[in-house]
Amino acid sequence: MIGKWTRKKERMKEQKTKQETETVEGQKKQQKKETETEISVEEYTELFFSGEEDVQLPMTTEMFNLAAEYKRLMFFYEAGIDQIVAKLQILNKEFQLNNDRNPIENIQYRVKSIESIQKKMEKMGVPLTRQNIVNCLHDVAGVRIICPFIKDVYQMGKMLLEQDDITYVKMKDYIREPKANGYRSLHLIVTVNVFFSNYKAKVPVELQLRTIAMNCWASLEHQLRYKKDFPTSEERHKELKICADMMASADERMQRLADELPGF
Ligand code: 0O2
Repeated sequence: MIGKWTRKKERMKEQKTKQETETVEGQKKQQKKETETEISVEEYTELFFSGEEDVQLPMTTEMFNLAAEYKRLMFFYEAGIDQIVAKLQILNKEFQLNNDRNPIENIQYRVKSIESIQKKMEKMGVPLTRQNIVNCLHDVAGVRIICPFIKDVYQMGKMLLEQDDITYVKMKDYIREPKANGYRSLHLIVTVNVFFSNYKAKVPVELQLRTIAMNCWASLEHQLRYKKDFPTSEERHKELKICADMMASADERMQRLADELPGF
C-alpha cells in the first residue's frame, strides 16, 4: 500500500517538474523572440523621442570649446585633490602601522560638474565666467573623508591642518551644530600647495569629514531629496531628523565603547 502511494506521489512530482520546465522553456523562447526583433534607427527614435519636438542641437565647436575650457580649469582643481588624497593615504597607513586600525574608512572625491557649477552660480546671481568660478566657489574640488569614529573625524582634520603646505580658509562644524534637518559633517575649506611645471599654486579644496553613520544618513537623504516626487511634508522632515539623531546617538555610543579600550 505504502509503495503504491509513494509511486503515485513520485509520478505527480515528475509531472509537476515537467510542466515547470516547459513553462520556463516557453518563457525563454518568448524572450528570445522579443530580443530578435529588429528595429530601424527611425523606429528607435520614434520609440524613444515620441511626441517630442525636434530641436536644434548645440554647435559642436561651441561644445568642444566649453569642454576644453572646463577640462583645463578642472585640471588645476584635480591636482589639489590628488595632493590631499595622497596626504590622507599616508596618514591612514601610518596610523594603521602604529595603532593596528584605520582611522579612514573611505575617501571619495570629485570636481564639481559643469551643470552643478552653473546651477550654483545662477543661485548666487553671478555670470558663469572662469574668473567667477575661481573667485566665488570654494567647493569645485571636493574630498569626502569617511571615518569610523567621531574622534577620528577631528583627528584627521587636525592632522591635515598641521601640515605647512595646507592653509586654513574656513570651517563649518555641522557635528557640533547640526543643520535643522539633522545633517552632520565637519566641513573644512583649505588651500593646498601644488607644484606645476613653471609655478606653485594654492588650490582651494573643500573637505567633508564625517563618520560612517553620518555618511549613511547623508547618502540616503540625498537620494530621497533628489527624487522629484519626494513629498516635502513636515512629517517627512521630522522623520528624517529622527533618523539623523538615531545615527548620532549610535555614533556617541560607539565612541564611548572605543574610549573604554586603552590605546584605541
Ligand atoms: P554637491 O553635489 O555635494 O557638490 P558655501 O558657499 O560653500 O559656504 P554651501 O554650498 O551651502 O555654502 O555649503 P555647505 O552648507 O557647507 O554645504 C555644501 C555641501 O555639503 C553640499 O554640496 C553637500 O555635499 C553637503 N550638504 C550640505 N547640507 C546637506 C544636507 O542637508 N544633506 C546632504 N545630503 N548633504 C548636504 P552641494 O553644493 O549641495 O552639492
